[in-house]
Amino acid sequence: MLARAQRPVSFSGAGLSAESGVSTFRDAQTGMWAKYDPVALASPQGFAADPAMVLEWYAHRRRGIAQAEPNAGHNALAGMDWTHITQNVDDLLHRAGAKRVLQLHGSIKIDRCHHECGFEQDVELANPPPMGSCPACSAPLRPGVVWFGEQLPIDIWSEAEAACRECDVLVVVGTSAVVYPAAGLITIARESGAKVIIINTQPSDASALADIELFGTSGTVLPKLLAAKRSD
Ligand code: BV8
Repeated sequence: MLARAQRPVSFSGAGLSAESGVSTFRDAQTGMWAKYDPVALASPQGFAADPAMVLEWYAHRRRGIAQAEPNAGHNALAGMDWTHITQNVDDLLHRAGAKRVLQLHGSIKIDRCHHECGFEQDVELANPPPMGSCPACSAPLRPGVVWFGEQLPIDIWSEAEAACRECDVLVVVGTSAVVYPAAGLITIARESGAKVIIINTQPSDASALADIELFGTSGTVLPKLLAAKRSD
Protein backbone atom coordinates (compact mmCIF):
# COMPACT_ATOMS: atom_id res chain seq x y z
CA MET A 1 0.00 0.00 0.00
CA LEU A 2 2.82 2.41 0.94
CA ALA A 3 5.06 1.34 -1.94
CA ARG A 4 2.29 2.35 -4.37
CA ALA A 5 1.41 5.58 -2.48
CA GLN A 6 1.98 8.79 -4.46
CA ARG A 7 1.02 11.29 -1.73
CA PRO A 8 1.51 9.76 1.76
CA VAL A 9 1.09 11.98 4.85
CA SER A 10 1.82 11.23 8.52
CA PHE A 11 -0.35 12.26 11.48
CA SER A 12 1.20 11.78 14.94
CA GLY A 13 0.38 12.11 18.62
CA ALA A 14 2.24 11.86 21.90
CA GLY A 15 2.89 8.13 21.40
CA LEU A 16 5.52 9.00 18.77
CA SER A 17 7.63 10.73 21.45
CA ALA A 18 6.95 8.23 24.26
CA GLU A 19 10.11 6.16 23.55
CA SER A 20 12.16 9.36 23.75
CA GLY A 21 11.05 9.58 27.36
CA VAL A 22 8.55 12.39 26.72
CA SER A 23 5.52 11.11 28.58
CA THR A 24 2.23 11.21 26.66
CA PHE A 25 -0.17 13.98 27.54
CA ARG A 26 -2.15 11.88 29.95
CA ASP A 27 0.85 10.03 31.39
CA ALA A 28 2.62 13.37 31.93
CA GLN A 29 0.95 13.33 35.31
CA THR A 30 3.66 11.65 37.35
CA GLY A 31 5.13 12.62 40.69
CA MET A 32 3.81 15.92 42.08
CA TRP A 33 1.72 16.42 38.92
CA ALA A 34 -0.16 13.13 39.34
CA LYS A 35 -3.03 14.83 41.15
CA TYR A 36 -3.67 17.39 38.38
CA ASP A 37 -5.85 16.93 35.28
CA PRO A 38 -3.74 17.89 32.23
CA VAL A 39 -6.80 19.16 30.39
CA ALA A 40 -7.38 21.61 33.26
CA LEU A 41 -3.72 22.68 33.34
CA ALA A 42 -3.54 23.12 29.53
CA SER A 43 -6.37 25.69 29.45
CA PRO A 44 -6.84 29.46 29.71
CA GLN A 45 -8.98 28.87 32.81
CA GLY A 46 -6.17 26.90 34.47
CA PHE A 47 -3.68 29.64 33.58
CA ALA A 48 -5.99 32.38 34.90
CA ALA A 49 -6.59 30.47 38.13
CA ASP A 50 -2.94 29.76 38.90
CA PRO A 51 -0.46 31.02 36.28
CA ALA A 52 2.59 30.13 38.41
CA MET A 53 1.50 26.49 38.75
CA VAL A 54 0.68 26.13 35.05
CA LEU A 55 4.05 27.65 34.10
CA GLU A 56 5.84 25.30 36.55
CA TRP A 57 4.12 22.36 34.81
CA TYR A 58 5.40 23.64 31.44
CA ALA A 59 8.88 24.20 32.89
CA HIS A 60 8.81 20.57 34.13
CA ARG A 61 7.81 19.33 30.66
CA ARG A 62 10.31 21.66 28.90
CA ARG A 63 13.20 20.32 31.00
CA GLY A 64 12.05 16.76 30.15
CA ILE A 65 12.01 17.51 26.41
CA ALA A 66 15.45 19.16 26.64
CA GLN A 67 16.81 15.79 27.91
CA ALA A 68 15.03 13.83 25.17
CA GLU A 69 16.47 12.69 21.82
CA PRO A 70 14.53 11.81 18.66
CA ASN A 71 13.82 8.05 18.63
CA ALA A 72 13.90 5.61 15.68
CA GLY A 73 10.28 6.51 14.92
CA HIS A 74 11.07 10.23 14.52
CA ASN A 75 14.11 9.37 12.40
CA ALA A 76 12.13 6.99 10.15
CA LEU A 77 9.43 9.64 9.53
CA ALA A 78 12.03 12.40 9.02
CA GLY A 79 13.61 10.26 6.27
CA MET A 80 10.35 10.56 4.29
CA ASP A 81 9.85 13.75 2.26
CA TRP A 82 6.20 13.90 3.34
CA THR A 83 4.01 16.43 5.10
CA HIS A 84 4.20 15.45 8.77
CA ILE A 85 1.16 16.63 10.73
CA THR A 86 1.63 16.38 14.49
CA GLN A 87 -0.35 17.13 17.64
CA ASN A 88 2.92 17.11 19.57
CA VAL A 89 4.36 20.34 20.90
CA ASP A 90 7.92 18.96 21.25
CA ASP A 91 10.59 19.64 18.59
CA LEU A 92 11.76 16.04 18.14
CA LEU A 93 10.56 15.64 14.52
CA HIS A 94 12.37 18.91 13.64
CA ARG A 95 15.51 17.69 15.44
CA ALA A 96 15.30 14.41 13.49
CA GLY A 97 15.49 16.51 10.30
CA ALA A 98 11.86 16.43 9.13
CA LYS A 99 11.35 19.28 6.65
CA ARG A 100 7.57 19.86 6.50
CA VAL A 101 6.12 19.61 10.05
CA LEU A 102 2.68 21.05 10.76
CA GLN A 103 2.31 21.51 14.55
CA LEU A 104 -1.47 21.71 14.99
CA HIS A 105 -1.19 22.40 18.74
CA GLY A 106 1.73 24.83 18.61
CA SER A 107 5.22 24.54 20.04
CA ILE A 108 6.48 24.28 23.61
CA LYS A 109 9.74 25.81 22.34
CA ILE A 110 8.30 29.32 22.28
CA ASP A 111 6.51 31.70 24.62
CA ARG A 112 3.92 34.07 23.16
CA CYS A 113 1.74 37.00 24.23
CA HIS A 114 -1.44 35.74 25.91
CA HIS A 115 -3.35 38.59 24.26
CA GLU A 116 -2.09 37.49 20.80
CA CYS A 117 -0.50 40.90 20.05
CA GLY A 118 1.97 39.04 17.84
CA PHE A 119 4.97 38.94 20.18
CA GLU A 120 6.68 35.59 20.59
CA GLN A 121 10.15 34.44 21.62
CA ASP A 122 12.20 31.25 21.64
CA VAL A 123 12.58 29.50 24.99
CA GLU A 124 15.66 27.54 26.11
CA LEU A 125 13.97 24.24 27.01
CA ALA A 126 16.74 23.24 29.45
CA ASN A 127 16.40 26.55 31.29
CA PRO A 128 12.75 27.61 31.01
CA PRO A 129 12.04 31.29 31.87
CA PRO A 130 9.97 32.31 34.91
CA MET A 131 6.59 34.04 34.48
CA GLY A 132 6.97 37.20 32.38
CA SER A 133 5.05 39.98 30.65
CA CYS A 134 4.85 40.73 26.95
CA PRO A 135 7.44 43.48 26.21
CA ALA A 136 5.10 44.81 23.48
CA CYS A 137 1.80 45.09 25.37
CA SER A 138 2.50 43.97 29.01
CA ALA A 139 -0.01 41.07 28.83
CA PRO A 140 1.22 37.82 30.42
CA LEU A 141 3.54 35.61 28.34
CA ARG A 142 2.52 31.92 28.03
CA PRO A 143 3.77 28.83 26.14
CA GLY A 144 3.12 28.98 22.38
CA VAL A 145 0.86 25.91 22.55
CA VAL A 146 -2.89 25.62 21.82
CA TRP A 147 -4.82 25.14 25.08
CA PHE A 148 -8.19 23.39 25.37
CA GLY A 149 -10.84 25.89 24.33
CA GLU A 150 -8.35 27.82 22.17
CA GLN A 151 -8.50 27.88 18.39
CA LEU A 152 -5.86 26.04 16.35
CA PRO A 153 -3.58 28.25 14.19
CA ILE A 154 -5.84 28.70 11.18
CA ASP A 155 -3.09 28.67 8.54
CA ILE A 156 -1.58 25.42 9.87
CA TRP A 157 -5.04 23.86 10.23
CA SER A 158 -5.92 24.74 6.62
CA GLU A 159 -2.65 23.28 5.33
CA ALA A 160 -3.16 20.09 7.34
CA GLU A 161 -6.75 19.74 6.16
CA ALA A 162 -5.69 20.21 2.52
CA ALA A 163 -2.90 17.62 2.93
CA CYS A 164 -5.42 15.10 4.33
CA ARG A 165 -7.86 15.77 1.47
CA GLU A 166 -5.14 15.16 -1.11
CA CYS A 167 -3.23 12.26 0.46
CA ASP A 168 -3.64 8.67 -0.75
CA VAL A 169 -2.24 7.06 2.42
CA LEU A 170 -2.41 8.54 5.95
CA VAL A 171 0.01 6.95 8.45
CA VAL A 172 -1.48 7.61 11.93
CA VAL A 173 1.10 7.17 14.71
CA GLY A 174 0.71 7.13 18.49
CA THR A 175 -2.51 9.00 19.03
CA SER A 176 -5.60 8.18 21.07
CA ALA A 177 -7.53 10.33 18.57
CA VAL A 178 -9.72 11.86 21.28
CA VAL A 179 -8.83 15.52 20.76
CA TYR A 180 -10.73 17.52 18.14
CA PRO A 181 -10.59 19.04 15.61
CA ALA A 182 -7.17 17.31 15.12
CA ALA A 183 -8.57 13.77 15.27
CA GLY A 184 -11.13 14.74 12.61
CA LEU A 185 -8.31 14.81 10.04
CA ILE A 186 -8.37 11.00 9.94
CA THR A 187 -12.00 11.01 8.80
CA ILE A 188 -11.25 13.78 6.29
CA ALA A 189 -8.45 11.66 4.75
CA ARG A 190 -10.62 8.53 4.68
CA GLU A 191 -13.58 10.35 3.14
CA SER A 192 -11.23 11.71 0.47
CA GLY A 193 -10.38 8.14 -0.50
CA ALA A 194 -7.11 7.70 1.38
CA LYS A 195 -6.08 4.40 2.98
CA VAL A 196 -5.46 4.71 6.75
CA ILE A 197 -2.60 2.81 8.41
CA ILE A 198 -2.57 3.05 12.23
CA ILE A 199 0.44 2.37 14.45
CA ASN A 200 -0.31 2.21 18.17
CA THR A 201 0.44 0.03 21.16
CA GLN A 202 -3.30 -0.39 21.76
CA PRO A 203 -6.69 0.22 20.08
CA SER A 204 -7.74 3.88 19.87
CA ASP A 205 -10.71 5.97 18.79
CA ALA A 206 -9.21 5.80 15.31
CA SER A 207 -9.27 1.97 15.15
CA ALA A 208 -12.65 1.94 13.40
CA LEU A 209 -11.17 4.10 10.62
CA ALA A 210 -8.12 1.88 9.98
CA ASP A 211 -7.58 -0.05 6.77
CA ILE A 212 -4.58 -1.61 8.52
CA GLU A 213 -3.81 -1.40 12.27
CA LEU A 214 -0.25 -2.32 13.35
CA PHE A 215 0.14 -2.95 17.09
CA GLY A 216 3.59 -2.16 18.41
CA THR A 217 5.75 0.78 19.45
CA SER A 218 6.32 3.43 16.81
CA GLY A 219 10.10 3.20 17.37
CA THR A 220 9.94 -0.45 16.30
CA VAL A 221 7.19 -0.46 13.65
CA LEU A 222 7.96 2.75 11.71
CA PRO A 223 11.53 1.85 10.64
CA LYS A 224 10.30 -1.54 9.35
CA LEU A 225 7.19 -0.13 7.65
CA LEU A 226 9.02 2.78 5.99
CA ALA A 227 12.02 0.65 4.89
CA ALA A 228 9.59 -0.85 2.33
CA LYS A 229 8.81 2.66 1.05
CA ARG A 230 12.47 3.67 0.94
CA SER A 231 13.34 0.57 -1.11
CA ASP A 232 11.22 1.65 -4.13
C1 BV8 B 1 -11.04 23.87 20.11
C2 BV8 B 1 -1.17 21.30 23.52
C3 BV8 B 1 -12.70 25.49 19.76
C4 BV8 B 1 -1.11 21.70 24.96
C5 BV8 B 1 -3.18 19.94 23.31
C6 BV8 B 1 -16.29 17.29 23.88
C7 BV8 B 1 -16.27 16.44 22.79
C8 BV8 B 1 -15.41 16.66 21.71
C9 BV8 B 1 -14.55 17.76 21.72
C10 BV8 B 1 -14.58 18.59 22.81
C11 BV8 B 1 -15.44 18.38 23.89
N1 BV8 B 1 -15.22 19.36 24.79
C12 BV8 B 1 -14.27 20.19 24.33
C13 BV8 B 1 -13.88 19.75 23.12
C14 BV8 B 1 -12.87 20.36 22.25
C15 BV8 B 1 -11.48 20.02 22.78
C16 BV8 B 1 -11.29 18.52 22.87
O1 BV8 B 1 -11.11 17.87 21.87
N2 BV8 B 1 -11.32 18.02 24.12
C17 BV8 B 1 -11.12 16.58 24.32
C18 BV8 B 1 -10.37 16.37 25.66
C19 BV8 B 1 -12.49 15.89 24.37
N3 BV8 B 1 -10.58 20.57 21.80
C20 BV8 B 1 -10.13 21.83 21.95
O2 BV8 B 1 -10.38 22.52 22.91
C21 BV8 B 1 -9.31 22.37 20.80
N4 BV8 B 1 -9.79 23.68 20.48
O3 BV8 B 1 -11.84 22.99 19.95
O4 BV8 B 1 -11.34 25.20 19.98
C22 BV8 B 1 -12.74 26.88 19.27
C23 BV8 B 1 -13.24 27.10 17.99
C24 BV8 B 1 -13.31 28.40 17.54
C25 BV8 B 1 -12.86 29.46 18.34
C26 BV8 B 1 -12.33 29.20 19.62
C27 BV8 B 1 -12.26 27.91 20.09
C28 BV8 B 1 -7.85 22.51 21.20
C29 BV8 B 1 -7.27 21.16 21.53
C30 BV8 B 1 -5.77 21.29 21.71
C31 BV8 B 1 -5.39 21.01 23.15
N5 BV8 B 1 -3.94 21.00 23.29
N6 BV8 B 1 -1.84 19.99 23.39
C32 BV8 B 1 -0.03 20.95 25.69
O5 BV8 B 1 0.50 19.95 25.18
O6 BV8 B 1 0.30 21.40 26.80
S1 BV8 B 1 -3.91 18.42 23.16
C33 BV8 B 1 -2.90 17.21 23.84
O7 BV8 B 1 -3.72 16.09 24.11
C34 BV8 B 1 -1.87 16.68 22.87
O8 BV8 B 1 -1.41 17.66 21.98
C35 BV8 B 1 -2.56 15.57 22.12
O9 BV8 B 1 -3.05 16.02 20.90
C36 BV8 B 1 -3.79 15.30 22.95
C37 BV8 B 1 -3.87 13.89 23.33
O10 BV8 B 1 -2.77 13.66 24.26
P1 BV8 B 1 -2.29 12.14 24.66
O11 BV8 B 1 -3.49 11.31 24.88
O12 BV8 B 1 -1.18 12.08 25.64
O13 BV8 B 1 -1.59 11.74 23.41
P2 BV8 B 1 -2.25 10.94 22.42
O14 BV8 B 1 -3.67 11.31 22.19
O15 BV8 B 1 -1.38 11.13 21.31
O16 BV8 B 1 -2.26 9.45 23.18
C38 BV8 B 1 -1.07 8.71 23.29
C39 BV8 B 1 -1.31 7.54 22.33
O17 BV8 B 1 -0.07 6.96 22.01
C40 BV8 B 1 -2.17 6.46 22.95
O18 BV8 B 1 -3.13 6.01 22.02
C41 BV8 B 1 -1.15 5.34 23.28
O19 BV8 B 1 -1.73 4.06 23.14
C42 BV8 B 1 -0.12 5.55 22.20
N7 BV8 B 1 1.25 5.16 22.53
C43 BV8 B 1 1.89 5.27 23.72
N8 BV8 B 1 3.18 4.86 23.57
C44 BV8 B 1 3.35 4.51 22.27
C45 BV8 B 1 2.13 4.70 21.60
N9 BV8 B 1 1.97 4.43 20.29
C46 BV8 B 1 3.05 3.98 19.61
N10 BV8 B 1 4.26 3.79 20.20
C47 BV8 B 1 4.44 4.04 21.51
N11 BV8 B 1 5.64 3.84 22.07
